[in-house]
Amino acid sequence: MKTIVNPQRADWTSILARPTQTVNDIEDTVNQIFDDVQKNRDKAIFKYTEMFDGVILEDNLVSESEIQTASDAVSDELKSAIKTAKANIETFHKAQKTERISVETTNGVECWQEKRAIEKVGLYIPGGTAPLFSTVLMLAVPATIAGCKELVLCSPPNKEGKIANEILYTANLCGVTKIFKVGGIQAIAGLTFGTESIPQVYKIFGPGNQFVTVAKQLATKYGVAIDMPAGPSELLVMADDSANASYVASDLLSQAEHGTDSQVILVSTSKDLISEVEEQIELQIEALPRKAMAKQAIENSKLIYVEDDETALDLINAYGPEHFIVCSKNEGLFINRIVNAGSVFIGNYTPESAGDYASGTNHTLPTNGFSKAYSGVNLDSFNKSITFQRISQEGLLNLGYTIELMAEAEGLQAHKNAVSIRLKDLKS
Ligand code: HSO
Ligand code: ZN
Repeated sequence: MKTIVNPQRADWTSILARPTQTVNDIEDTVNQIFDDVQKNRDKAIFKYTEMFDGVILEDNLVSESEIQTASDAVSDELKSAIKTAKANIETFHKAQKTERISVETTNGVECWQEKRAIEKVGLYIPGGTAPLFSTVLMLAVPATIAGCKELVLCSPPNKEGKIANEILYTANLCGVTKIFKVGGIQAIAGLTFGTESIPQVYKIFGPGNQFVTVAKQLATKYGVAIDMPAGPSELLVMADDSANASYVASDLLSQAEHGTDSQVILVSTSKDLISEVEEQIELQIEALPRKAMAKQAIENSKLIYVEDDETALDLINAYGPEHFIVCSKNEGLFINRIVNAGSVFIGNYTPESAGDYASGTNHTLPTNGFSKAYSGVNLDSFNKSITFQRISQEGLLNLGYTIELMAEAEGLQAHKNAVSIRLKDLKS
């Protein structure tokens, strides 16, 4: 771990830089697989599943009986925990529903806005070392509340041709309409173009490795929307001497265990706290089953001492963390003036794990500094806003001249005529 004391503002960018990802060499592979899937559809999908996941599948749609068997294998205790989390996520996301907005902007000119759900969405759930079934909740719950009609989930099969039981159970519980055993670039290509088995969707959600991230970006070139550009998970903790060092260490480790490329940063106005956290990390990390992974992430992590809270706040806003934990006597300052963060966790008893699983907020959040411009997944991620207007005769008499003048000034005579032709009738 690297401790940095009072870094100069000019050095913040380099100190806070995320590890650069080598996208160029991935792009060629992604382009190639997209072309192949577009042309050869399921044949290409099965070929890449064999190549990358090492399994030959006869069918990639998960059957009812597979879902049943998987659900039977999940313990009642875990099922009930998943249901508790689901209920909280539902409550929080249902509360995000907004009413139709309607205004008469000028007498006789009525404008309104209504939300409509995106009809078909793709939900990508990575496989790998930990099956993150909690992500199924974070995507399928808001999609269902928004009213999406088709929820297509893709997740890579393991060598036995299976998706984790917990993922299948949760997907079924949350109303996912179809589950496919397909992962990586080929899954995103399948959702982008549609194949004999996989339906084409309008928007793709969910985390993934670099290949999936680049594939999602390519999907947008074919007119498919994506939730956000994803990157490795991040956590920044701001803690002063009112924080509990062992809690802070546990939070940093909780993100570090996601992967070797996870980013964890501690910003503090207390040198004592920094050294206590360092000690605690060394102690706690030894007991972790994923310690090899966590160790590498921790090695790249930074402990930053700053003189005062104002400097800390500026530095945090400059970084724009995905997750921001604040344990400070001065928490109000951070809560009120944080501008760039995906999700904020406040106080000694609010671990990030709460939001990762069960408090109700969404854990699909902008990484890599995208919190400066993107929101995390929320109910509106599954909605579109449509505007409507109706103008009465009186309304056109009131507004017509304004439109005519502007059209004329833009040199668009046909635009002007569309108003003039009506005004002529109304005035005669
Ligand atoms: N912290 C992860 C989400 C997650 N954690 C899932 C545990 N399971 C990315 O925000
Ligand atoms: Zn996590």
